[in-house]
Amino acid sequence: MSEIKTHYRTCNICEAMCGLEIKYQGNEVISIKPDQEDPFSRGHICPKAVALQDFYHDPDRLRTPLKRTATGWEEIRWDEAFADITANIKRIQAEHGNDAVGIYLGNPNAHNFGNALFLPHFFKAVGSRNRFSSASADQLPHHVASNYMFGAGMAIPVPDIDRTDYMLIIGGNPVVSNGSMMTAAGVPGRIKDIKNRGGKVVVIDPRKTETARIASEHVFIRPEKDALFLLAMINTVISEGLAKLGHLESVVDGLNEVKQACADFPPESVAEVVGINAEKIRQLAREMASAPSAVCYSRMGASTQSFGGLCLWLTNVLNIITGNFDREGGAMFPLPALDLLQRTPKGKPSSYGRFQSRVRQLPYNNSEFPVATLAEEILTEGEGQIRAMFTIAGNPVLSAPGGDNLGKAFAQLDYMVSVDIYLNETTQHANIILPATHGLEVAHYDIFFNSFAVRNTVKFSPPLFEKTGNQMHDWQILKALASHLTGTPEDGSTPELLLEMGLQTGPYKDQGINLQKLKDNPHGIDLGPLKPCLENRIRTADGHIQLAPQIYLDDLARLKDYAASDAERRMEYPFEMIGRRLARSHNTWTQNSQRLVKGRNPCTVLINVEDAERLGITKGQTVVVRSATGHVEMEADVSEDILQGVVSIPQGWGHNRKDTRMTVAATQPGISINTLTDAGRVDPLSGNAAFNGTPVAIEAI
Ligand SMILES: Nc1nc2c(c(=O)[nH]1)N[C@H]1C(S)=C(S)[C@@H](COP(=O)(O)OP(=O)(O)OC[C@H]3O[C@@H](n4cnc5c(=O)[nH]c(N)nc54)[C@H](O)[C@@H]3O)O[C@H]1N2
Ligand SMILES: Nc1nc2c(c(=O)[nH]1)N[C@H]1C(S)=C(S)[C@@H](COP(=O)(O)OP(=O)(O)OC[C@H]3O[C@@H](n4cnc5c(=O)[nH]c(N)nc54)[C@H](O)[C@@H]3O)O[C@H]1N2
Ligand code: SF4
Ligand SMILES: [Mo]
Repeated sequence: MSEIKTHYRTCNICEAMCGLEIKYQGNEVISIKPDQEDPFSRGHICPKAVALQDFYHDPDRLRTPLKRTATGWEEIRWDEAFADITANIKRIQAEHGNDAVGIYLGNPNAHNFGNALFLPHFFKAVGSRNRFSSASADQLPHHVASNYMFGAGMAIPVPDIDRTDYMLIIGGNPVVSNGSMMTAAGVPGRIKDIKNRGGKVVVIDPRKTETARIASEHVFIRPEKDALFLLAMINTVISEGLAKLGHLESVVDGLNEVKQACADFPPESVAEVVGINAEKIRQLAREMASAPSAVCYSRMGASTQSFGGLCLWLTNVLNIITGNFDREGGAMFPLPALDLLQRTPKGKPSSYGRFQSRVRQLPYNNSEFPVATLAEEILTEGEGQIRAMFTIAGNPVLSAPGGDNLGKAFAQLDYMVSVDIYLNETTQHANIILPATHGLEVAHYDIFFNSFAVRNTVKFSPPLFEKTGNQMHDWQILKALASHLTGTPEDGSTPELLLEMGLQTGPYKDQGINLQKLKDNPHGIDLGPLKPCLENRIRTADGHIQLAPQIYLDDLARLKDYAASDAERRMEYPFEMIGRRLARSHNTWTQNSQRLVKGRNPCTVLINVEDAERLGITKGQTVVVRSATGHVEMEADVSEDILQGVVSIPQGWGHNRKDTRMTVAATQPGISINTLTDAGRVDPLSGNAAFNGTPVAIEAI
């Protein structure tokens, strides 16, 4: 028997960047525990990290390239796979143009630095404008707001959670999600610390969430009414003379336009629709404006809705006009060791809004089109139709709005390639599946999440294991695809070489931060708390913050119409559906770990006690949930923790479909929430999917 060794690395499942201490023997994981010496995560992990070993040892994980044939999946060699792909993609592009090939990127691309660094080569080789990703089912409104207000989509302000005195959380449940667009491992501890130092945490959510439970106060809000709530907050701050720009006085343009825009939204005018009384809104606004430091943090509840664009703009406005922007305890910009913003010149025209999608004229943002339009771009015949797809580390059949329809669209493509670790609901439609290595088999560095982190730290994790199957690393696959498609030989670049270049030209080069130093410090290196650094982050031509970009002002009329038509909207579908994240699953792909899925069915529809009583629904009963696009049968759970008129269903489930190869997941009863969501519902400013507030009806059977 070989000896038991210890390996330190950062968990790559979610955004929290937790440090792990992994004991292993040969190729076997013995234990996965928190790394107490990681300066960022300070001894925090969640149950999903322990399951990393399950995915690593999972017999269902793909180990060799697969080709779909008339008689089933055939194992093929890599050179055969690349030859097949090259011939078919070239054939389709020769006949129908480059844009006939679409690309969809899923969430794990952001958790794998090799993908982040080598995707641009692959994009260039495919040469198609038709790119899509899970970002438009998630955080696109954050990037759009940053683009229009600060001049760069990646200039994302994050809450200085460790020093704030007042935190207003709108539509985020970081106690379960572990923080998002706010990398902050161990959120429960950080929230308790706010309270312990005499501060206050308020959660605005249609459900009394796990975060609401440990907060100082929870306020119920009706789904998709947050933009109205935020306008009323801003109206109060301004009309009560509480607005202060502080050190930003000379760099903020547009305060007068904001004053005019919010004049139509006093708390009394929105209270009924929002579901929060006017005096409460005024009180929250006064509290936030008068706290020594404060921050408003909006997340999925605010971004994946019909007014996601307005919500994320107004969140920034609220932080700025209460004097809490780029300031300790407020909303601040991280300064990561590999800095994605560094090379973006001020005033550079961005890709935002440059094109519109073919079928529905949705905006192109962040160099891609919204995933909500992908199915119709495949299904709608005519010039510009998508006829082939690459999916890379994504499962949009379960994750995209109206996912079932996307499955139908994939099934009728001329050709499809998937780069993945499983044969699942999406990859089953591919002609060729290319198997990538597992997270423990690749080096790790958080390019994106250090850019959203609540403290500046830096860490590199070498691979733990050599790969055991006939897989390639994602970055190697991307490089090989690019080389085959363009007919040019591969260069010698590797993720580590590019990382080293980034570090050696980054903001901490003078402190000697380079790859060797990171390798010598396996727990990571602390670079200190966030510092005011606006000048260094703003990318507008004149270095000013645009408080009132025209696209947002123009969208206010739609919001007013929406508020006015509230009652009639609820006739056919009396309930508004929202999602739910579970502590023991991550999106659609971790449900093959027995350790994570054991126990009772977590995929239930949560309904308010009084609604349930009225409809004769009891806990544990099977009910039908129906929307304009589909229906599902599922188990009901009855609770006081959800607002009347709202139901909540977990996202990421629905694995019991035939022809997939995730044997544990396939035994789970969960349904896909995206059978019910409607790809037609989007935030028109960003094109982001509007999951929240999907109108549904519910009945007992
Ligand atoms: N209704 C509703 N829908 C939602 C959401 C919601 O809240 N409600 N949430 C949305 C959000 S925030 C997101 S981010 C999206 C996620 O949407 P997706 O990214 O489409 O879904 P994932 O489940 O993350 O899919 C990850 C895929 O990558 C594969 N994979 C895992 N690790 C690796 C790897 O290292 N390499 C490769 N090549 N493949 C790998 C998995 O097998 C899986 O197929 O879902 C969105 N959809
Ligand atoms: N355990 C676990 N952790 C995860 C994930 C996971 O699947 N499982 N996924 C990861 C990913 S990809 C992401 S993007 C993050 C997301 O991180 P979060 O945004 O923190 O996660 P959600 O649970 O989606 O939180 C959304 C909250 O908004 C509320 N909500 C819904 N509609 C509305 C509304 O209209 N208004 C308001 N005010 N609130 C509303 C919901 O009740 C919910 O509490 O989580 C990440 N972390
Ligand atoms: S919170 Fe996220 S990063 Fe931390 S251990 Fe869990 S899955 Fe990994
Ligand atoms: Mo996400």
